[in-house]
Amino acid sequence: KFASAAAPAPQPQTNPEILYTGLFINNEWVKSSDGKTFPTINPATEKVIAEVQQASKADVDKAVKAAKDAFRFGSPWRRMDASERGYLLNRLADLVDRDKVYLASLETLDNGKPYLASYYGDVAALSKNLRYYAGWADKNHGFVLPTDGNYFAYTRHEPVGVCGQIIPWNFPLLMAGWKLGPALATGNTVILKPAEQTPLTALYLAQLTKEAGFPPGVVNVLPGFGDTGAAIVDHPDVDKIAFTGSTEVGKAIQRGVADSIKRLTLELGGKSPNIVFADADLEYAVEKAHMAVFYNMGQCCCAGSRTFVEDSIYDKFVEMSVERAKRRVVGDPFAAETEQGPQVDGEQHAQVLRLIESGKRQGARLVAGGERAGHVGYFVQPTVFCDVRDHMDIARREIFGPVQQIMKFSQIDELLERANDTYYGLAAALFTGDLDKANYLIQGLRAGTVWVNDYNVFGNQVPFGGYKQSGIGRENGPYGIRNYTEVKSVIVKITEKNS
Ligand code: TXE
Repeated sequence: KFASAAAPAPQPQTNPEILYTGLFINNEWVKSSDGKTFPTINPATEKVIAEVQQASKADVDKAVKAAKDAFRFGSPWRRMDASERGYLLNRLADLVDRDKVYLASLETLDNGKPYLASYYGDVAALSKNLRYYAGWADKNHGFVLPTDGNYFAYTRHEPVGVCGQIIPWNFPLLMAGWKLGPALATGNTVILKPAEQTPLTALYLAQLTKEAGFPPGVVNVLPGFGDTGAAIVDHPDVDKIAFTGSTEVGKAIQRGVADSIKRLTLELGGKSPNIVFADADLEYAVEKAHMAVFYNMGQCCCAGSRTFVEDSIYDKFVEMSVERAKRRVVGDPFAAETEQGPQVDGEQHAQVLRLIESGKRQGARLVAGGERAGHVGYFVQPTVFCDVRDHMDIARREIFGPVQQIMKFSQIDELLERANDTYYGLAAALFTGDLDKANYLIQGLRAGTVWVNDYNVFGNQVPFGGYKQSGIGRENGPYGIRNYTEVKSVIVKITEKNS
């Protein structure tokens, strides 16, 4: 996947220095008010990397106060030119580029993803994403409206205010960027809570926002667990919550904001269908279907975790997928040849193994892997099940691991019904050369993204988000900007209107 990148990646720092482990409030590094810390673990070795300060409710209060003050009417941030906000975001992207080897190394250490994926994937995408939003800063404008009567009417696009942003561990840096970019471009202030498994890169990014020149209180980063997240959600002075994580916590957050009617966007789980027709280029489709589910150790919300294959090519497809999975290189995430590192933590590891066991028990045919890999680190063998039935847990529940489910189909309408028979609706893909089949399914699939003849293709310009229980709202593109904007209608009486 990364072989086509222009220049070879520089060597990683296999032992990157841990510079920031505190709470970042008002552009200062502080300790937790109750003295609590938690360890962040290297999932490849199960060893503690560092102790990180754990934000308490009192710390959330402090950060929200800083963010509210930075947002007060007349503050430097509120009075800043929109173009200047764009400049600061571009400057932040420059600093990310400057430190890309360090950032990619730190991401690999804390998360376990292969270094080349961190370097060419996450960090490169973060920089581009920040620049995309930098461009929006002075282009998010309202309209003059030809209203009836002697009035001059226009809309102002104003920032929502203090935004609580809670992110997961599968793409720690990139998710921080997807959240910060649109919020800062549009003039909001932010309390960002990274996931407890992977706080380190978001903390380093916080320091870069200070270096870039964002005023104190505009960006605050609070490491902690779910209770820290819940304190942000419950805080009366937080105007908007953006959450990426499990559907279960997403539902709790939706209940949590019901009383205050905070603005809410959710990007949750998925069980995305990936459909391969007999007329597809078989070798290509096998490789794409493999990457659709195995990329990032299967820890992608849009993973193609239900592979539907047309009956006439089913046996061959299974055989080739097994061969590909067996070739997958699992090991040290800092090694250049490694395709698959460990799962992020012991809990996720155990959950993936439990679901694999359920697949065996419920009668799916295990044709590759099926066990943990090695004795140290949270590694899982690349696993393939075929003859998977729609009712099985491995076909219904998000596994979030390197486990492929292959199912057979023969008729397109029945296929469409099965593909849509899920509470989720994040993504879907199909592989075919037949335009009619493709167009039919593009319209019928209930998912926020449909890929045709490819998988896992993202663009900062293209919205991403879910139907049904996969979420509310869209990130990226102009839609992502709307989440962070309140629209104010202004109607001014004038003496006489002329056309
Ligand atoms: O998620 P959580 P977990 C899915 C995936 C995975 C499962 C569980 O299936 O196996 O979720 O992962 C914070 N109020 N995804 O347990 O708990 C938490 O501290 C406010 C899909 O890690 O949802 C972290 O910062 N915040 C997903 C963030 O929520 C709370 C990516 C996500 O953690 C909270 C990750 C609360 N009550 C997991 N409880 C995707 N959509 O990409 C926890 N948090």
